[in-house]
Amino acid sequence: MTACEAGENARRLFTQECTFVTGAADYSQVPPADLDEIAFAGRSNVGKSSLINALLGRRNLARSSNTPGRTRQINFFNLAGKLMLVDLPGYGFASAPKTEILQWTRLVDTYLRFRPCLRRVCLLLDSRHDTKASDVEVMSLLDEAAVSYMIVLTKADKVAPHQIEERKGKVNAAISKRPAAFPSVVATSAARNSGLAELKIFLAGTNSPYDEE
Ligand SMILES: Nc1nc2c(ncn2[C@@H]2O[C@H](COP(=O)(O)OP(=O)(O)O)[C@@H](O)[C@H]2O)c(=O)[nH]1
Ligand SMILES: [Mg+2]
Repeated sequence: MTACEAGENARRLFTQECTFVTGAADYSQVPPADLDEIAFAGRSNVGKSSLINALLGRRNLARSSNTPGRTRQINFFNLAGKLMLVDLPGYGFASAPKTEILQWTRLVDTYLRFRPCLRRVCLLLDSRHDTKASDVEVMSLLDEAAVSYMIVLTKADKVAPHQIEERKGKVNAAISKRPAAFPSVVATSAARNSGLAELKIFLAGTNSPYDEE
């Protein structure tokens, strides 16, 4: 397949019908592992739900910002019976009670560590902020669990292009020795729909050195 065909296949995949399947507040509620899954992880407010909507060209399939409830569970979206997109609860949500934070953190950890059909993770980092300790913890968990992940910078529209390049350089240096990290970083903006084509190719699995399926 040529690079052009791979891009076209990936683009087409994301134009297909996508439906909300279920929300799991507990690991016992996750649906059967029938489809390959791609999960979106990152701190609260980093732009996970917005990015999922942007990839699908939808406005509010994954509820963005503060819809109570929905953001505290793992939300599953079936893309044309081919792929499950998974919106994870955000970690590092400071204004919630400690016991609740612990509960979501455990849920996310368990999911990332043990979900058999999890193929790829997009780990979202805000273009404007430095990588936080909680982000590094997730990277270490994914390296240990050998789950392929890509670092995705979000809200690229909020910073100047040279700052994006600087941030990419720093992140690239930080992930160079991480075994499960995809060796390139993509900058995206859900507001401007930028960086999405490259991300779709990774998610469609056609461009990954780890792709042995
Ligand atoms: N300017 C800008 N704002 C964004 C972008 N993506 C998300 N946001 C905003 O950031 C906030 C959090 O986004 P959301 O998708 O709910 O984050 P989540 O908690 O990670 O799911 C919302 O107010 C979004 O409108 C982006 O690419 N550019
Ligand atoms: Mg969200």
